[in-house]
Amino acid sequence: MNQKDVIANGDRVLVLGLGRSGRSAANFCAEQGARVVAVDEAEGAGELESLHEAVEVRRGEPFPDSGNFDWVIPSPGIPSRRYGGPGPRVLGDIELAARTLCVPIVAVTGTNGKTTTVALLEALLRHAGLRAAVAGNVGRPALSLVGEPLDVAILEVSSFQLEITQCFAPEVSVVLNVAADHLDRHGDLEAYTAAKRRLVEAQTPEATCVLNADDPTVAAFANATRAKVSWFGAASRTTDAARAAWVDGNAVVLRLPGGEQRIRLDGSPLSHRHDFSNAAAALLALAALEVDVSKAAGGLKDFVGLPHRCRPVALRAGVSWIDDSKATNVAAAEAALRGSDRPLLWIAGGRGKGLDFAPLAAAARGRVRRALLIGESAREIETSLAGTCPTLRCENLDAAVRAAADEARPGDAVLLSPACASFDQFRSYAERGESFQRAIAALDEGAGA
Ligand code: UMA
Repeated sequence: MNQKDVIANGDRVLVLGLGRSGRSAANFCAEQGARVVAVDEAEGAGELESLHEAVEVRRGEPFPDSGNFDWVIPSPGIPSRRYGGPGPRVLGDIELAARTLCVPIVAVTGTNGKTTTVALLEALLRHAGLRAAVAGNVGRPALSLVGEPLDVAILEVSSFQLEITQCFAPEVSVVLNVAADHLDRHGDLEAYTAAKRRLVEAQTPEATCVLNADDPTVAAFANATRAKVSWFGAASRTTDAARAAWVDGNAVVLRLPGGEQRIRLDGSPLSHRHDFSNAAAALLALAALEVDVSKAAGGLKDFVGLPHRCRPVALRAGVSWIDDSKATNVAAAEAALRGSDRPLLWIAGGRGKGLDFAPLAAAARGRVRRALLIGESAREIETSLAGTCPTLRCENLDAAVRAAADEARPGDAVLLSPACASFDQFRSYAERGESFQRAIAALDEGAGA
């Protein structure tokens, strides 16, 4: 299906939501000559000055009957039950962009590591001399790539976006991992996994699908795709897969039809094991695009890591302070705990996402000297950690930082890795991470006063 089969001049289009995704979809459809009605239930939603003048805006109103429109374009944050579920006339902005862009698409999904992986792909592709840009769940809407001079489009795609795709078939897909997340939206792990699986289901036999051999849920996606599978992860080493990549010490070993090559990661800012694994997946995606991997890998040393993802942000009196505010689910916090080689004062808690906190106990055992718990889920996490490590419930993040500073000894690390969303106390994980860093700076001011 190409663009001509999608939005046509005169089509009646209903855009739901006037956030970043909705505004870009409304503008795109209006530019195609469609008659666009864009509705947002919030009174003051959206920055309307950026909207095409032909878009009819309705704010603070309930969603109208979608039966009166040729197409419905919901924003990712709107659950599908709000507009009658996925269907042939329901299109997401990701699919609309994919049907319009005329360059190969690499689409990355997974519960954790998506943003690091797409950023890595962009840096490496650019280092290899290709014009590449990232959009999608990262914050920049996918449709904003249309018209940009590009050789490769890189899309980060979430389960919310995948849930409604019909025939989204990227040239290269990457599935990093699947662990419980967003169950409040999807209902259960099965439905969340099914949404993620949609990334590979419509791919053609010419396409490539890069899958995590160490994650049984992801590995099973191989049975759901017609694409050629490249495997990453320790388990891929012992298979006869023609295209595989695994981490060996501080390097990724890449097995391609031409032979094996070793790509060193120690000159790059990637420091955690899960980032090494993301790099293995990214390198396989580059190989699938027939990019010169050795040349692209030169870009690893210039790669700037992303904020709030296991980032060391301060070193005070021999204590390392690590901001992993982006760990908004249990699996992400578990990976951060397991990846640490120092005794930890661990700050966790926030708004739970309906996830089971029990796996945190095994990851904390022997690593966490004390857990400092904040936010709505503090009590529930405390119950899950019973008998594993001492805990302290703190009034807020500032109090947790002060308590950690009091207890930390040289050689320890203080890790903010909440395992929860931030919305009970902050507007975003980024604001939470910044507050953490301000609270650390305030310790020094307090000491100097
Ligand atoms: N709205 C309604 N009714 C509803 C729900 C929302 O009218 O029932 C309206 C809101 O009032 C608001 C608009 O819809 O004005 C917001 O839509 P949205 O939540 O989809 O937000 P966008 O700004 O369009 O951002 C979306 C993605 N948001 C979500 O998936 C929740 C962004 O991912 C994405 O970057 C952006 O499109 C561009 O593609 C964010 C996200 O939180 C980062 N993603 C989740 C995650 O990473 O965990 C999946």
